[in-house]
Amino acid sequence: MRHLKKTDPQIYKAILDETRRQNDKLELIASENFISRAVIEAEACVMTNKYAEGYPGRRWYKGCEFVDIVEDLAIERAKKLFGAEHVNVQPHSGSQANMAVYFSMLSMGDTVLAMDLRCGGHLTHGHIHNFSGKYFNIIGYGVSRKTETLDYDQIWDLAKTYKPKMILAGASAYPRIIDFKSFREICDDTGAFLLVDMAHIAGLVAAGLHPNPVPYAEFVTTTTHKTLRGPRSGMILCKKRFAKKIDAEVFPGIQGGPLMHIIAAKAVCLKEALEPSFRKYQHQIVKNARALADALAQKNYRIVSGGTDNHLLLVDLSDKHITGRDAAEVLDKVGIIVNKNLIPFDKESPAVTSGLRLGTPALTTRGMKEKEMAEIAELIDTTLKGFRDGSKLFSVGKEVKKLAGGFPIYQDLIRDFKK
Ligand code: DSN
Repeated sequence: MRHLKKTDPQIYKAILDETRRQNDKLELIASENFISRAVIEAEACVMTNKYAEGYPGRRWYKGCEFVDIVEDLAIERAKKLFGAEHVNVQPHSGSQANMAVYFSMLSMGDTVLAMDLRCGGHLTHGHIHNFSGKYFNIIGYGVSRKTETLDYDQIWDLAKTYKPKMILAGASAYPRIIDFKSFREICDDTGAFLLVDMAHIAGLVAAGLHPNPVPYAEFVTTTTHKTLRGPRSGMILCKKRFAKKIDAEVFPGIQGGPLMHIIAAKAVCLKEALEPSFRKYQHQIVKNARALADALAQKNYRIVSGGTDNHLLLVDLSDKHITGRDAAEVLDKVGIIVNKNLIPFDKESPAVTSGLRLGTPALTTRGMKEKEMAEIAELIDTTLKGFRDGSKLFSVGKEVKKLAGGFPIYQDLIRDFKK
C-alpha cells in the first residue's frame, strides 16, 4: 500500500484502522464475511479500468479479450456450483439482481407476494421506500405465531386471494430451512412465477447444506459476499428460456458497464466454493450457529423458533429489560459486532427492536469452533447483564480482544501497511 500511503495518507489510515478493527473485534453480523487474499487481489486489479458493456463475445467496446475470459469463467463456475441453466454475473449488488428480475417480468403495479420485512424479509421485498414497495403492489406473508416458522398454508391462502404475478421466497433474518418445493407448488397452483433470493444462504446451498432453489424457481438471485464469501456484488441464476430477457434487463436495462474487477473476484470466490474445503467451512458455520444458539438458550435467552438450521439466529430480548438497539450498542462497545433486529410480532419499532441477529460466517472463516461460540455466549451474557457497569464492560472488552487475537486475520496486510 506504499503508493496509497504517499498519495492519500488519510484514506490509507482509515483502511489500516478498518483492517485492525476487523482483526480485533468479533464480527457476528450474519451478512458479513472475510474474503480470501486471492479474492482481494482480484478485486483490486486493473480490470477496473476496462469498459465492457455487453456480454462475452458481443461487447460494445474493443479490447475485451481478457475480461471475456474472466466473465466466461465466472458464469461457468456459477452454473456448475448451483446447477443453473443460465447465469448473469453482472449485477453490482443483490438489490440490482432483484431489480432486474422485477423489471424484466412485471409491469408497474403488479402484485407480488413476499416475506414481510417485520418477519425477516429484505428491503427489496417490498419496503415502502424501496423501488419494490414504490412501484409494485406488495402483499406480505409472515411466520406462524406459534412456531415462528414460515406458514405455507397462509402463503397459499394469500396467493389464492391476491393472485400475485410473482412470489418471492428468501429472507435476511430467517433461521430455518426454506421449503422451496412448497413455494413451487403454491406458484403452480396460483399461476405465479417464483423468485428466490438466496443471498444469505448461497454458501450453504453451494455446499448442499440447504436445499437448492435452482430446480424449483424460474429465477434465483444472490449476493456474493455473505456465506458465499466473495466480493460485494450480485448474481442472477435463471432458466434458459429467460436468459435473453434477464441479460437485456441487466444491461442496458438497469446498468451500464459491468465491474470487471469485481467479476474477476466473483470468479475466484466461485472457484474457492467448488473446493471440498468450502463444504467443510459451511458445515462448521452451521455447527457454530447451533452451538451459539444452544449456549445462549442455556443462559435463558429465548431463541426465535427455538434454534437455527442455518448460519444465523435471532435472540429475543423482550424479557431482558434492554432493547435490541441498546444491546447492539453496548456489545459494540466491548467489540462484539451484531445487528439489532425485529423479532416476529415485535412490539418495538424497526429502529428500536426487541431482538438481536447473530451470524457465524465471519468468525468461522477465522477458524473459530463450538468452544469459542460458548465463550462468546458467555461474553454476550456478561455484557448484557452488566451494561451499566463500566469496569465489567472494560474487562469483557479485554477478553474479546484476547479471543479475537487467538484467531488472527489479515496479519500480513496489517504488517504491510506498517512498512
Ligand atoms: N442488508 C443485508 C443484511 O444485512 O441482511 C441483506 O442484504
